[in-house]
Amino acid sequence: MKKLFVVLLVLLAASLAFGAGGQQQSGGGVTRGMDRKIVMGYSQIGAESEWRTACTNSVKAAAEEYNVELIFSDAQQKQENQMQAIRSFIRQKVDVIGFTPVVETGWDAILQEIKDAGIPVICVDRQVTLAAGKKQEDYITAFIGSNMELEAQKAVQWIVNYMKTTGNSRKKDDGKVDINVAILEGTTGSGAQVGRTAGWNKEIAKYPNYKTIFRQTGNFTRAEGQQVMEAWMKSPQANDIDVLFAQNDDMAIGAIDAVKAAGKKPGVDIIIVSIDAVKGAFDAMLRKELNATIECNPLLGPQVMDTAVKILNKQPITWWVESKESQFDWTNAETAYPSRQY
Ligand code: GZL
Repeated sequence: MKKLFVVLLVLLAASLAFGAGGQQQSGGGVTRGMDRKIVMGYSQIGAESEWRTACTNSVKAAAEEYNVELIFSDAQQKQENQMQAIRSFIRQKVDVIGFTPVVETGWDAILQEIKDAGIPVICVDRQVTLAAGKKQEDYITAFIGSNMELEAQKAVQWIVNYMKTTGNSRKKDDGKVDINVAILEGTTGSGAQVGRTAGWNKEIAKYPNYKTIFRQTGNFTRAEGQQVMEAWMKSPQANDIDVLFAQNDDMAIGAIDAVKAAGKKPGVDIIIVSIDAVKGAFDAMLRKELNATIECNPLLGPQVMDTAVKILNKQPITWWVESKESQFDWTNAETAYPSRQY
């Protein structure tokens, strides 16, 4: 009897230590929805904007919440750093890889390496473009992120409506007068820049009196948005700019400082619209310096972890669940601000 009791005790201790999945538990119980603790390798772009920080915080908080062991890597905006991190995840035989591609192209080889290693990969926030004939779905297990084209189309519609009904300090849009636009683009070649540029170009083509007189990347950062706008404010066409469209709030906020330094009133002399809807944008809208921002949801962490669990449990998933997003301007910013989470 005593021997049987000792044997049972040893078996119980072993099952607790190694879990039903047979894998060494790395302490701290099991992942929500799993019979063991899973390991996720995550390659994040960097920390270029308020949006990116909010996205990182969401992924880390959700990993805690789900009890996922997260190996997190910040690539400082460099694709080669992302490649190194991902190869390290493969060597560590993680259960699942999450990554936000800094640019759309150049991922074919490493996605093949991940596929050969049999590791599912979740693309988060920005998409990839593979060589002709290759389908994303054959290499990326799931995509979690926004419809970037739609965000820019919403921005066009907001601008056209505002210029028709209110206008800036110099003109209204009567359908005939030229409306001159300056565009601050995001990181060249990134899914967000490619998508938002495509969405803008598709929608603005409906309004032939809208002329793009400046277009340059500000790399999604406040500093570069300010530098580029400063240069435009010193150019001969400075007084021709009616509207500034910035592909993220951080560049718009930097540009606003440049507009003010040039002695002009942002939000009045130059109508300014951007994308993300981060807290800094709400502050600028309450100061009546930013006219509107189109929401781009960075709080993707829970969806990432839930999708990872479903994939590892071989449950059905929808390859891309589009984020549902709103938009804010002087009519609703004050009311919405208190409940904003990023
Ligand atoms: C959009 C995301 C963009 C944000 C920027 O999904 O990739 O990158 O709009 C961020 O703020 O830097």
